[in-house]
Amino acid sequence: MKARIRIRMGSNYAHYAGSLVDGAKMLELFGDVATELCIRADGDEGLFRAYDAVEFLAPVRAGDFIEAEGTITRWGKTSLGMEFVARKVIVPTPRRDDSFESSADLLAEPIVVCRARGTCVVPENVRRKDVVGRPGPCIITAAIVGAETTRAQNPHLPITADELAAEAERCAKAGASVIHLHVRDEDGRASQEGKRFREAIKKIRARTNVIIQTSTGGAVGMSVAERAGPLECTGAEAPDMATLNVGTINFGEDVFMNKAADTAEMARRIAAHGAMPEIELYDAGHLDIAADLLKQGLIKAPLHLQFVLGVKGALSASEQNLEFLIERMAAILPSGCTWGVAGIGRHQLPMAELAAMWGGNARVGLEDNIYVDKGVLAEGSAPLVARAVELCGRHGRKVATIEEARAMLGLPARA
Ligand code: KMH
Ligand code: ZN
Repeated sequence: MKARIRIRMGSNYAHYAGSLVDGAKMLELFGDVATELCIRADGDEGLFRAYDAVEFLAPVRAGDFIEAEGTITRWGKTSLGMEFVARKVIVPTPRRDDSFESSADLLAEPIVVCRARGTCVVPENVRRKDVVGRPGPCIITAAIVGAETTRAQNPHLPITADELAAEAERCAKAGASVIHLHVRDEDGRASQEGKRFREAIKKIRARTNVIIQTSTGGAVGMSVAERAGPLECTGAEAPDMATLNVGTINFGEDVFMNKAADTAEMARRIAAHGAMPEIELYDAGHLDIAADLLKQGLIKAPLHLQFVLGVKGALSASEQNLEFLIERMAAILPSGCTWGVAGIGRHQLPMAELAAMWGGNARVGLEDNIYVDKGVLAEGSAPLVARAVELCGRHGRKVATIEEARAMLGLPARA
């Protein structure tokens, strides 16, 4: 959660020689930003308890425009950990010639003038129960195999139904509530065959009641009919969820095709099956496609979205891009939609950390990333789930149990 204000430093704020504004003014701005964050989170102005760190990094002068931004980075029971940054975005640039004394410039690259960390408190007795600013538990999805990762890249990749089931159980024990499932044939190649999914789901369900989300993305080059294979699984082997890929992207040297008619057809097949769709988005325009699918009645609100960021050829995995997507989601989709993020490669854990801080859900696992640390292969997806759990803890975010995730996603409980 973020809040931001932008304000001009009037000449009345200049306190020191050279029209310098004193640093306390930055803290006053952070105080207002913190107040907005408390109001957003708990419906109360709250109290600023302490600054842990304050750094003044560049001078602020009368006439500068300062943008102050704050983010909630830790969700305590009554305390809220926050980080602040103030940037100079416009500076006066008077010329010697009197006729230009009012000239000013927008800075192409804003200058950071102050950073701080602090803690605010909203006492229990004034917290408003009708304000839903605090995020619920984080749903961690483990994408345990995918279609592209190979054993040559990571020898811990599960391939057979037994291996997939054992890995699903390990991930669930580590804190995952959803398994994003692909299957492979006996040569380890991507497959969308219904019978292979049935076997894997049966074996997973014998070990854990984790939510099973089957892929309908499959591998590049597969037809809609082929990709819909897992939707042949019904009864005790029916998947709880199925992915719905809504837009075409470059995918490394390939193209991952999702033509409008094919997406509509897959949406119909998922609805007929009864699985809950998770909308997979790889680029900003995919949000508009999701809005259009809603309008056509092909999918129903509230949507559960997965931003897959960092695929080569689609939107990169950056803080700025994720922030934009969340804001755009709130602007064009009905309220109540939930989001998760899957960062590709080295972006996986940083994106999971942003999800933990910003109230989203996180996807990790060997489908998207094979390393647990730089140059260190992950021994399966469970260690990556464990890292995501750690990141949630660091930011005071509870991890959803399987039962909580089922309730949050509107899925029926399973014994
Ligand atoms: N294998 C990718 C081309 C999904 O599972 O829905 C597509 C994919 C998406 O993995
Ligand atoms: Zn997938």
